[in-house]
Amino acid sequence: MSVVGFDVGFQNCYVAVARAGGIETVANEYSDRCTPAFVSFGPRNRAIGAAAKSQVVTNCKNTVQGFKRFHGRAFTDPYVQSAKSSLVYDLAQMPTGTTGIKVMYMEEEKVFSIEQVTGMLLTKLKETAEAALKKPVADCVISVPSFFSDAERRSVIDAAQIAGLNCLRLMNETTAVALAYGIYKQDLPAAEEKPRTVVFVDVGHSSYQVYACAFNKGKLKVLASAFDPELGGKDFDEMLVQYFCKDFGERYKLDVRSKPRALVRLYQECEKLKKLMSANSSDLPLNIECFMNDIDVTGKLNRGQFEEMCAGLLAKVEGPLRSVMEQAKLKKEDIYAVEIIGGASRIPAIKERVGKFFGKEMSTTLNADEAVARGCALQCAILSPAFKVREFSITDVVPYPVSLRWNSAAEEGLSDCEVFPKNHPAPFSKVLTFYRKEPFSLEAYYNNPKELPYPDPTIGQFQIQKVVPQASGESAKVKVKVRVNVHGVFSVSSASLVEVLKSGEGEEPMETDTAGKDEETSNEENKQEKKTDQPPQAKKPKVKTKTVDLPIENSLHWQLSNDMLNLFVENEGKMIMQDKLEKERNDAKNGVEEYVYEMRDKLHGVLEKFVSEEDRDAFSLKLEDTENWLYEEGEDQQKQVYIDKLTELKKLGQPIQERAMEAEERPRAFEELGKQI
Ligand code: ATP
Ligand code: K
Ligand code: MG
Repeated sequence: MSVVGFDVGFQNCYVAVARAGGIETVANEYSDRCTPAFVSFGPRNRAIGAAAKSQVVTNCKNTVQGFKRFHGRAFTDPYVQSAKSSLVYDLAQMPTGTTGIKVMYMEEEKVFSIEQVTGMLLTKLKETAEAALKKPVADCVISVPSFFSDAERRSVIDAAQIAGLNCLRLMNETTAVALAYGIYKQDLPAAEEKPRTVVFVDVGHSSYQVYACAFNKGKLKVLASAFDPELGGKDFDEMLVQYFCKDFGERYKLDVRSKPRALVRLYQECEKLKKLMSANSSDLPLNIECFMNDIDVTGKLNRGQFEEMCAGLLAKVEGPLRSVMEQAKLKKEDIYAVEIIGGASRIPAIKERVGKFFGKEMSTTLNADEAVARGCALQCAILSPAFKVREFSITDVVPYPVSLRWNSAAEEGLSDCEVFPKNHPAPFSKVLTFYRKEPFSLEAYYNNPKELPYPDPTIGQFQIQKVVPQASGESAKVKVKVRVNVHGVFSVSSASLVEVLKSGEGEEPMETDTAGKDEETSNEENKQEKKTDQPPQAKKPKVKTKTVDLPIENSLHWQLSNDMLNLFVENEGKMIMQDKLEKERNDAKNGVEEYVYEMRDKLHGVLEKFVSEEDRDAFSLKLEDTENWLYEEGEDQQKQVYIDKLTELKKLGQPIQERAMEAEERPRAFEELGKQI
């Protein structure tokens, strides 16, 4: 099994692996530990990561970025619709109603689902991990924002499956950071002591997350979470882009937004400028050559002006900090440290505001870019039986309160009950009891739509099937287990019918609708089962019972069908193969080109003495012909054509090289001989 953690960021992805030396963030084929979350589509192949990002200007319509937040969302979702206008590539509606992207791939218009696109990105990250570990990778832990809803989480799990990954846990980004912080700390308070409270702040490209966590030796417990899913580095870029669009409009009479390519370049330059301003408060230039209509543009800005135009964004920093403190009932004195991570946390004004709120300096003991991936790899190591890691238990929280709704047996209409309140520990299972004579259905939903950064509060429907009355005709007792699993996903995980075989002294369970009472609770973390039996009657009847498992039919919000998922898995395999073939074809072509250049140089250099003038001229001519051919007819050929071409050239080159080699070997052989004598 492999131990790998993936931080799939809105902009930047990181891969961490466990090796003998410990947890390590690994570099991709460009020796970069950061892989951009970009996928680019071409006439013959895909480019993913850095290779895709480099096409963002030249192939802007088919280079996809900023798609992380489209998971589990309808195409008509206001978030998707408002993002659409700022994207250079096209979105499309999937037949199921979810969000897809529309691009030209293999010279055809194609629509890929968001699961497929993230699947492609994960394929790349998986390859990076495989190259580092020198073995196949499947088992892994993947991060998601703590504010992701069930539909978003299930969509990411599907993406992992498309990439051939077995996601052992979807881990909340901030929880991963907390684990990366806590596991190496030797001086945490003992179990019975007052825990150490640390606040984690992550300001990424798209979002802002705040967690309050309590640490004791060997464990971490999340106390509360708060977030602003609409505050991140990209919003600061947006302010700059707006400013310069207006500025260039006035000074150069350019309509930047009318030219996607120019707009993409402006975004790139504005992001660079933003980063420069973090380190420098003086006036900084922004220059773009041949920006539009052959015009070079220049502009300038300083940090003071930048902060002024971002005042509205900066004002949003405090809310989640305050919220987390209130939810966890913490006072500022209770906070041991505030750890800040995420690329945009480098913006001085953000750090300043967080610092001012807590009245203390930020700690930056964690790597601001890699902590999420490292935390995920640590969690994967903990889950792996093959790896020895310090015991560390993690209790996360439920981000939004979850309720169940059902038709009551007494036909009094709908009943409902909150099964997991906000900040309830997770993962967690509960058992609910119903008294029914026939199959019934439960509907799970988020009961506080106002705080949900997602338009639809539906989680899913769960049909409890094959429910029959007891032999006596009374309602049967049905136990239903509901849980929030390790991925933070809610489900009705099992149901069973308790058949009464023989009841004692006429005391039969009453037909009541007592659902919602927790009969048993079990925290999956420590697998403790706490029994707090509360039968509907005061006196315990002596009854013999038999439990029969009941089938459950799920209908989950925006869940991909199995058929669809299998098709996507198959298609990803085909696209990987196509990319591989295209790479081999390109390598073969490059092989011809390199040989032409190498031989041309050498024929007039080191090899000159070993070839007759006549042969040399003939070979030179052949090389020149081949070079021309490469630019014309040979530009786009099958791999075998290039291989044959190279073989043909080598027939002429090889004998010359052999003669040269022999000549070189001869004196050396004499030398050897000389030594022996
Ligand atoms: P998310 O967490 O929202 O999914 P992400 O993980 O991809 O996104 P990060 O890599 O944490 O995001 O941060 C990227 C953001 O940080 C970008 O907006 C980038 O411009 C910004 N950033 C990076 N370095 C600096 C800097 N020195 N000054 C200002 N901003 C910076
Ligand atoms: K990241
Ligand atoms: Mg991030």
